[in-house]
Amino acid sequence: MHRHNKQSSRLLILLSLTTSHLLRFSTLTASAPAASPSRDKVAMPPPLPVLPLPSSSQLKWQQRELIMFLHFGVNTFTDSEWGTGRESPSVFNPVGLDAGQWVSAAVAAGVSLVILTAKHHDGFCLWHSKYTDHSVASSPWKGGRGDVVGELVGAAAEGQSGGGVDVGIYLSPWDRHDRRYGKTLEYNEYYLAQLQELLTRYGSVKEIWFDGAKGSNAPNMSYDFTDWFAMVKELQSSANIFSNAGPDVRWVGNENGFAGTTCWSTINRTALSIENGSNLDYLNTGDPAGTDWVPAECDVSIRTGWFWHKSQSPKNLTQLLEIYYNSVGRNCLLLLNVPPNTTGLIPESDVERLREFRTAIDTIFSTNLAEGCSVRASSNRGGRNNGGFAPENVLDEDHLWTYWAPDGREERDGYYWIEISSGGSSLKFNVIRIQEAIGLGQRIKRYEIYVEGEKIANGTTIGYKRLHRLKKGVVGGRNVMIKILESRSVPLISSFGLHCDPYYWHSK
Ligand code: FUL
Repeated sequence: MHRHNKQSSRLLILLSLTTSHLLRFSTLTASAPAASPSRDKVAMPPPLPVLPLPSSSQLKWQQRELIMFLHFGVNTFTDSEWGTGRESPSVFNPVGLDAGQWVSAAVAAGVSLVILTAKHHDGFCLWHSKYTDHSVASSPWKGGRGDVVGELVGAAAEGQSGGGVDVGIYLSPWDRHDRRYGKTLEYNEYYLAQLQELLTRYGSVKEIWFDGAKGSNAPNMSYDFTDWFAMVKELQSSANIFSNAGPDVRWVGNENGFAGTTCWSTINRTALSIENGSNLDYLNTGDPAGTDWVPAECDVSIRTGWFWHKSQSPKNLTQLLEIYYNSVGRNCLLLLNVPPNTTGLIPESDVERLREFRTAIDTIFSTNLAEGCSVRASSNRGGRNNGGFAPENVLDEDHLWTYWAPDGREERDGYYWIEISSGGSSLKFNVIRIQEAIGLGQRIKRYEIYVEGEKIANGTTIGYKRLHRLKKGVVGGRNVMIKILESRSVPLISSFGLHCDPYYWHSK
């Protein structure tokens, strides 16, 4: 009875609400003519997203484009790549170590995040860990009082004035020194304890790098990745976790710095495994049907090895630019390793190469020849004046949240198109840049680019940024058209650029 009363009074409230709303609505519609000026001011809402979407930390990560890896440890002093774990801490003595120099080199290269090997496979720790004495504490460096992680964090904080540098940590799961390795419970406890030290002592950590590398005769054991990842998110909620399988950033499947020409930020995590390096092609290209947003990071060293070796020298500018086009230019991040030497400094040759690299990138991309051109498109969401989705948006400074959107109806030509026209003079360029509004999902599956009606490039994915360096070299024309032939829902283009790469010219 009581229940019935409650229900009927709810019904009454609902009825009265509905009636008053209907009344209000009818007055509104009756007095508001269809094309009133006030109505023109009401903006068209953005189109619905296409899932999965990036998290806010992943979006910030993507915009960094270039990040730096620092491989440093006992291997630096023993001329090796994979230490045995039997190295004496006495070999570690970087008498001139200056983390400020590392940070300056990073800033000069336009890098905003540096990732340090806090512990590599040899198990030697670059910070004072309570849980082992196999660390800088047992080394002669600074009488055992030095802390490389602490020095980097301190220098990065000071480097803020130079543009801001964040810190990331690589803590190798495979540990060839510690006796607990191979005993699943004990080693996982040890590893997690070290992770907690690193994530609580040094302020904000923006990326944690986990790899599955392990020698073929290493003791058999499993890692509790689920616990480790949960601990990272608990202690550093804005950190992105990298591994062969994400969850936030995935490995690109090779160490050359090359992503696939098709490269989706989406993938199915259930098809991946952290410890098993198979599925390399899948990692390289991603998956248009993937249910997880896990963009790829391209790790490569400026030298042949990851650690510094006297006999090696840095790659030349042409090689670095090729890596840039094949990583950043294929919707990925470039994680470039620049190893400090036995003095504890990044060699001057490498610092100089980083400066050249930055100058080249700035020279190529600071001028957009499409700027000032007129832009037309096959259709426009909300009309040209009302929606905020006009084709001109592809030429503004925002490469994420202002974009061209077609109206979503069947296109007259059977495909979407957007065209840049100079009006008079011929545009001369050898690089085309296209960016999607990935905040609403990655969508474009197939497109072609035409200059005055002639096809000069085509592709299968765009994502955050796609660069086409034209095989033909410099081309000229008054109009450039992108035809979008296949897309997951309507395509959204946030930026478009025509650029001139003088280095390509010379290197060809
Ligand atoms: C791999 C390691 O085995 C290499 O030594 C290096 O650290 C590279 C970045 O990751 O998994």
